[in-house]
Amino acid sequence: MADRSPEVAEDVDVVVVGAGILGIYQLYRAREAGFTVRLLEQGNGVGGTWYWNRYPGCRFDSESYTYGYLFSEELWRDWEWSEEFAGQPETERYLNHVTDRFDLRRHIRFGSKVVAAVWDEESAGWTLNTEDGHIVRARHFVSTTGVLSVPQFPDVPGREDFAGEAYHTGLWPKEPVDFRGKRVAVIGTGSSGVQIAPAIADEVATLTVYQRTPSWATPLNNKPISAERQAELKAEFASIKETLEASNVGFLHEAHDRKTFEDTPEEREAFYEKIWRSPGFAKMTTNYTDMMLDDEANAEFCAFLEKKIRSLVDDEETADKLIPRNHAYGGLRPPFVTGYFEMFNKPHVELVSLREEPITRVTETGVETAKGLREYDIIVWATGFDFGTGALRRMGVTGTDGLELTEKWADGPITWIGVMASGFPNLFFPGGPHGAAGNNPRYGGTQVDFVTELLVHARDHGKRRIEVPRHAEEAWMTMIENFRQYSRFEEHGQYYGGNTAGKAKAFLLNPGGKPKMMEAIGEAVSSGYQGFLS
Ligand code: N01
Repeated sequence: MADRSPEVAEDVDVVVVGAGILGIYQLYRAREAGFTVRLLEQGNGVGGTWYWNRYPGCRFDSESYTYGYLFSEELWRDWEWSEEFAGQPETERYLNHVTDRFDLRRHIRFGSKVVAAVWDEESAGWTLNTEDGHIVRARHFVSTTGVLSVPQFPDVPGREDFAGEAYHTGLWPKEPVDFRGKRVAVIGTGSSGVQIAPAIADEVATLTVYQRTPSWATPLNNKPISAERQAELKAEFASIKETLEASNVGFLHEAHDRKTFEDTPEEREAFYEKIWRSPGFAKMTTNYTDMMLDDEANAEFCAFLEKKIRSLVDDEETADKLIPRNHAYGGLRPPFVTGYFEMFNKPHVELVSLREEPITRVTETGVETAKGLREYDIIVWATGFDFGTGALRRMGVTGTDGLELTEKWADGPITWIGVMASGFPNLFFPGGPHGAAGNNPRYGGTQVDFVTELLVHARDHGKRRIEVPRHAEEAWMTMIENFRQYSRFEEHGQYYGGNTAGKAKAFLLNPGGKPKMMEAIGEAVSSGYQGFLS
């Protein structure tokens, strides 16, 4: 861009914000397409989620090879995942490997938290300011800041008074935390809480797990990838890629072909046993076809899970507390666990139900509930994130006529395919709110491809301004409204912004899934991006 003012440190075609799995891919795609690119990353390393969430036990619950990149067969063949569900250190290593292998690091500026991003109509470009005073001008601004990047602490009195060590799972320090012989509290039992608790249970002196809502956790069933399977994965790259790209959810699992009550009770029992032993999300994707749609079918599956939980937990009262009562399977995002239920049989592990005894305050020495004070050396806050819009709402994004993104999204995000918003030309946010309904990189990767092709098209046609037409955005929002009733997600859950104080409750995923996203993209592309370019 021509009119470079003196304080602008850099002038590029595309600025990408966030070096997570999608940001790295967007950087790669834009650079390969011939654009000059700068990537601004708040942290001091690449990885996004896999950079910040380095707590013990953190790992994939999508199969490793279905989560990684599919754009390079050489990369696929050269990188061997050690486990079906790789742990955080391996994933972080993978993302560093990709960054270096494709020589992307030199385009990344680390320690660069974006605090303002302002659109300028005259020059048709964005100016981004970082907290440390760096200014970047760019024709296009791609935010790949993810949906789970702003960690959240509950508003508990005295939280800052605690004199021991306190950590949030989403802001975990790089230096290992020494849990040996410590009295530890884990607060929160979402996917993070139920991963970290069993991972540290054997090291600590005492462990208290504070649970507000029990979730339908089931075994992850992780295992190493054998040499034979490695060879198979390498040989089957093309078909795996095709299957993943065609899949609505982004997994390789093969769907079942029967409904719950087509089977006898004995057949159902045997089937659920098989499901219980299946890997990760296969509990959902290969279950009876009506499990997520029909209340009775769902209840039948939940009854089986309840029986399983009771069989794993010795103490009846603890087992009672661990069984969800306020949502069906899939009402909240189900976590996948290793040794979680069994952990409560250890004499030094206690489960506290916050429904029975809410936290009244945190003191210098511990956590006080209605029933008294428990003292700790370490408190782990596994209390989640400002889901969906957290990072975008905090970046000071201002579009046409001074319109702030926070203003446009005051009642919840308004988007087109979870990637663009009218009033914000040349802004794209792959992997953003309304974007996904399955294995995130599989959705976000398609969005990055779409954005890149759109940028190339605009460049080839001499257009410098891209904005989604209002009617397309309205159609997408109507789809969200019409389809969200078919999802089972509870309004008190994170996918409605349920845990974020002061946030409007609005659905934050794409309830129409990949077919609706591809349909919308298809319409835009086949019309030659009619109404998008000027
Ligand atoms: O966060 P969460 P997370 N007082 O929001 C509780 C992904 N992920 O970090 O359910 C007391 O799910 C809250 O209670 P409740 C995955 O997509 C993936 O665990 O609101 N408790 C809940 O128990 C996941 O969905 C993996 O009643 C409070 C917990 O804190 C997403 O990240 C691993 C509270 C927060 O659970 C977020 O998971 C980890 C309060 N005021 C995460 N506020 C994989 O396996 C909140 N809680 C790949």
